[in-house]
Parts: sequence; C-alpha cells; structure tokens
Amino acid sequence: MVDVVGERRISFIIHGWGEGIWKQWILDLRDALLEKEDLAVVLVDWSDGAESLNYLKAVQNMRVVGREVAKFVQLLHEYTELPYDKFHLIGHSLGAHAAGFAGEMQPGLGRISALDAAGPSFEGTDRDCRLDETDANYVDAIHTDSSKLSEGGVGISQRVGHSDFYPNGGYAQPGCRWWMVGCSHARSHLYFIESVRLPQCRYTAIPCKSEEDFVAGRCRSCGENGCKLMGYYTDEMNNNGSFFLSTRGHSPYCTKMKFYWRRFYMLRQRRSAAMSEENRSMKHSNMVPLT
Ligand SMILES: [Ca+2]
Repeated sequence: MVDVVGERRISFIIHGWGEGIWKQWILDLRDALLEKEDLAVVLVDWSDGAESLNYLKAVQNMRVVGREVAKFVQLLHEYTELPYDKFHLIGHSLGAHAAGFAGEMQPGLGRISALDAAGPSFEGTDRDCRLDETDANYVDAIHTDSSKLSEGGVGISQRVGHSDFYPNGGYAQPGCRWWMVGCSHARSHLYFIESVRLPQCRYTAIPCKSEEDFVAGRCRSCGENGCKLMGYYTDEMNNNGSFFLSTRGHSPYCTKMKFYWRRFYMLRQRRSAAMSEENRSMKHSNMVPLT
C-alpha cells in the first residue's frame, strides 16, 4: 500500500444517484487527474445503493457511503501515514454530500470539491445534514442546476463551501435545452474535468454576494479581494464567498471576460421576462370571475 500511495495525494471520486463508476465522466476525470498530477485516485462505487429508484432510499444509502469513505481514509492514513490534508474528495450530486459526511466523521481532510451537490432533501437543512464548509479544510462547490425542483433543478442553490461558484447564474447552462434531462446537472463535472485537462482555459469568476446583486449589475469587477478561478486549480488561499462567471455552450467551456458581459445581459433580460410573465400570471389568477 505504501508503494502505491507514497507521499502522493489521494483523490476520491464519488458518483451520484443512479450512477456507477462506469460513467464516462468518472473515467474521464480519473484519466485527467492521473495524466496531469502525481496522485492516486480512488473510485467509490456505491451503485448498488445509488441505483434505487427511490431517491429517499438513495439518500439514506449515501450516508452509509460517507461513513465507509471516512473509514477507508482512516485506514489509508494508518497504513501510509499520509496526512489527512492530502486527501481530496470529489463528489457529484449525492456524492458531494457523501463527501461531506465523510469529512464530518474524519475532520481535517484537505479538500472537498462538490460538483452540483444534490438539492432535494438538503436545501435549507442544518449543516450537519448536508455538505458544508466545516467538512474539510477547503470546500469548493460548483452549482450548475440550482433552479427550483418544480422547474427541473436538482442541484442545491445555497452556499455549501468556502467558495461557491455559480456559472451562468448557477442554472440553465448554455447548450442545454429543456428536453435534455440532466444536462445542466452534468455540466458541473464537465467544467471540472476540463479545468484539469486545460488549465490554460481559465474559469475566471467574479465575486458577488448574491444572484440578485449579480443580475442587478452590482458585480462588475474583481473588487478589492480579486476574482477566483473555478475548478481543480482554484486558489484555496484566496478570498472566499460566492462567485459568478459565464461559460460557452460547448467545449472548451471557458470564455473570456468580454463574453461574460454578453451572457450577463442575456441572463438579465431572461430574468426580467420571466418576472413579467410571473406578474401577469399572478394578476390573472387574482381576477374574480364574473358570474
Ligand atoms: Ca456537514
């Protein structure tokens, strides 16, 4: 075991609901990490628990997965003496919360990267019931499908890390059409994989407290504390908070800042149109029918 791990870091990849380690994105992320970095990769296969059609049952199973990951981390630490801060857990959807549970059970893990952490059963819950910034020394989260569940969103919208990234506002990713089920949810790991493969393709994100401020145009510069890179090579020591950025609808997904503003105005117009439509619907529903 010592020969396998040595002094290298270890990255865990944890899939989400309805998935297994045969998913192409997991293999792609594994290959990208092994190609670019000197580390060991562990693929966590909990497909027997994740494939249940009953989402709530998968949520329960995920908690067990978190505990088992923590136990395995402790075992690796015991046999290799690798410090806990050399462990990096990367989880998608339910897998992100599994990483959180693992980090809660074993404090001091180096990093957790949440790729569109699941929203249903977790949004608005106590930090002990979900991934949060206390679960590792550094927690970065990419939100790509955080619209309401009634609108098809399955990702969590609230902050769950030290740094939370909201590409394209955190929902409705460009290139994803309404009939492409899971497309925005999956963009989280596509962006992350590409950040490993193409580090020169920079996901520069602007700090902003909220989407409201973002849409209102109050966040137009990197500010005093600076912008931050989204993805594998994010600066852990830089400022923390919420960050917004724009992407392209196809690979390479990174985009230059000048395109950020084009996307920003498109988002603003779309939001305004949606609000106008919502107001019209509310007025219409409040009308008293003539008898
Ligand atoms: Ca937690």
